[in-house]
Amino acid sequence: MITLFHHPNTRSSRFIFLLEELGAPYEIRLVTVRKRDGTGAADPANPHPHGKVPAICDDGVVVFESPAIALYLTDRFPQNGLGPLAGHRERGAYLSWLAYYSGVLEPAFVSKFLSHEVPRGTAGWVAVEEAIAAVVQQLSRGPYLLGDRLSAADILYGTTFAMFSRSPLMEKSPVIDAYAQRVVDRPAFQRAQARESG
Ligand SMILES: N[C@@H](CCC(=O)N[C@@H](CS)C(=O)NCC(=O)O)C(=O)O
Repeated sequence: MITLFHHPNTRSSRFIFLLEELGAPYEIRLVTVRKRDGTGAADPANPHPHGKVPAICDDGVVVFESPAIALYLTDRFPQNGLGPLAGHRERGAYLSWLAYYSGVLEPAFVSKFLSHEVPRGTAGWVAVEEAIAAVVQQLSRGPYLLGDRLSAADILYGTTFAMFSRSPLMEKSPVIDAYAQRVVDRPAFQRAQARESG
C-alpha cells in the first residue's frame, strides 16, 4: 500500500492522478504545508526533508521529489505501461524528460515568475520559451512525450501546462494547449479530482 502525503491543489494532486492511472493500491494522508502568504506549517508527519508535497511511503520506503516518485511508482507498478522499464529503448527518453522537468522546466518557470533573466552558459536551465520549444519539438514524435503512449512524464508536464495555460508565464501554443487538454481529459484525472480532498 502506497501512502501519498498530499495537500489539496498542489504538486501532490498529480500523484493521485498517476496512482489512479497505475491502478496501484494507495491511501492519501492529508498534511499541512507552508503557504506563500505566510500561513500554514510543515507537517511533522510528512517525511519530505523540507515538509513539501508530494512524498510517498511504500512499506517503510520513503520517496520524495516529483520525478523520483514518478519513476519509483512506474517501476513498482509496471502493469499499465506508464513508464518504460530498464532495458526498453524508450527508457533513456523517459529518464531524460523526468529529469528535465525538475532540472530545467520548473527552474525556467520560477526564473520567469521572479523576473530573473536566465544567465546563458552558466545556469543549468534555460528561459521558459526555450524550454517550451524543446517540449514542442519532442511532441512532434506523437501525442505524448514518448510518442504514442502516455507516460508518467506526461502527467507532470500535462498538468503543469494545463495550470499555466492562461498565465502570462507561458506564451500561447496550440501544440501545448492540445497536449495539456489530452492529458487532463483522461478519466483517471477526473477520478483523481474526486479524491482531491482526501
Ligand atoms: N521539488 C518539489 C517541489 C514540491 C513543492 O514545492 N511543493 C509545494 C506545494 S505545490 C510545497 O510543498 N510547498 C510548501 C513549502 O514549500 O514548504 C517537487 O517537485 O516534488
